[in-house]
Amino acid sequence: MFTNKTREGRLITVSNRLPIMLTRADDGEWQIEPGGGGLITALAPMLRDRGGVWIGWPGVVEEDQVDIEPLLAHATGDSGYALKPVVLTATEHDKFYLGFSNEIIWPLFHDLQSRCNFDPTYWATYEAVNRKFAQAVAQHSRAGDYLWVHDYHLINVASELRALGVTNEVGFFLHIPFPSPDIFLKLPWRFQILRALLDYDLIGFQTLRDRQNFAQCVQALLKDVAIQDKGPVSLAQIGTRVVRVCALPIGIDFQEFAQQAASAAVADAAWYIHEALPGRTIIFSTDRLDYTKGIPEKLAAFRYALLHYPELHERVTLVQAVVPSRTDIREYAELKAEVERLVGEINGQFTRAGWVPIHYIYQRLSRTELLAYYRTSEIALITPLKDGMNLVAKEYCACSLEDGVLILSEFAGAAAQLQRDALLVNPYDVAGVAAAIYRAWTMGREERRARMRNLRRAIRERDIFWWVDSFLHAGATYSLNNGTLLEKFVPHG
Ligand code: GDG
Repeated sequence: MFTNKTREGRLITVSNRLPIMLTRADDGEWQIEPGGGGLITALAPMLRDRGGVWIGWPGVVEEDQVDIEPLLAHATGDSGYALKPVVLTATEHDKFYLGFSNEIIWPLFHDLQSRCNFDPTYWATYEAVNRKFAQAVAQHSRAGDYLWVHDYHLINVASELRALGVTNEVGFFLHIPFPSPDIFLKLPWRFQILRALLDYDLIGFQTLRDRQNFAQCVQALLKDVAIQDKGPVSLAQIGTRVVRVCALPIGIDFQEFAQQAASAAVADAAWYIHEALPGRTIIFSTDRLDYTKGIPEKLAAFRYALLHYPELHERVTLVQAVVPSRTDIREYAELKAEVERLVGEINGQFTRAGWVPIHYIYQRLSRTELLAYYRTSEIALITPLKDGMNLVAKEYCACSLEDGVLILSEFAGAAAQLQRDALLVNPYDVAGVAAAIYRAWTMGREERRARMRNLRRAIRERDIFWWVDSFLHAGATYSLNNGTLLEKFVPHG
């Protein structure tokens, strides 16, 4: 008999990284700052009300010899929940995080199998580190707690918990896409990964397509699992167990973004940005330095636009911010060099007195600066080759107080929700993206306003709080009675 207990008990959140930033001060002392980000914002009230624990890697390895527990206790203070670290060795970090997670799962699940390094030594460390996480969960949870595991680093945690005898209900959310069978089948550990996912009670994906891809992979590979499509959820039945599988697009804290964007500090920063670029239309983009984000392809499209639509000369400026990420990996260093070469080439080709077509920023913008760019940029150009969701697209709309135009890759998860009112593009189609830039630049005020109103409504209605609530209540009740499925789905949202 399967029952839903998600409304009771504490919430135990498990993610690869704890929601903190650990920095070393000039005097060599370690300091902790609370991390930002949508997930902690949404979960903090829930963790406070129900009580709870967040378990994850704190960002230092065993060899750093940091006494992390007192720092974490200090950071959470009287927040009502605790942060518990899973400390990894440098080798574990290399093979589990840089290796299996980021050289195998990340590229494969983003359809870039040619970038995968299927090093057979990674898997054992992935298993071992997932076991370590599960041991920490077992240690810090008790009967009745709801366990919520996040993302592709931790797929094996439920299996490891079951092996430890933990019977709590466990949910999993995959923040990145789930690939179609023709891609997934290339994974040497395809059976283990699918079985591990099916050890959860609830699996959440960003989009319907991800959920369908998962279902097709299960159907292709696991003959003892029956999948039924039940509208908002699929049900995977394995013997007497039922696993709920749903698609819930992650949202943002819309109100917070909209309010902050309207603040005086952001208004001032926005004024300053435009003042420095008089008479220009700003096309804005910020991406983590990652090959999935399609930065070189975007620059190629911008170059094509400048070549084919000369009216844009001296009238538009592309502001491309790149947030440093995974800089210790060779491929990422190469990507940075490629982006900088392209920016240099394009600026070299088109710059005129008083006009530099691309403003390239290789740093993490402060939140005020980021919101100022969102608020004041007439166009956002967000063209990942593949993305689980892409929160930048949603944040831009929440902050766009001046009827901006969103150009969005059809391969971002966000496209499923925003397709009607964004200008959807295929990021590989350089001419198509250039045409979208031109169309956005020439779009009339009424159309911009109507589109942005709809975009903002869609994002506001399904914000981060809706997402957390929906996940925690997903599936309400499904039970098996003598092998017959008794269903009762309580819709949410
Ligand atoms: C993964 C999935 C999925 C960006 N530039 C700056 C800055 N940012 C912040 C944004 C946004 C976040 O970084 C990026 O989030 P994304 O969703 O766009 O991308 P990933 O980091 O790849 O996230 C993704 C997400 O998980 C959630 O499920 O949407 O598909 O890949 O929040 O605000 N923040 C600051 N300065 C910047 O310059 N301060």
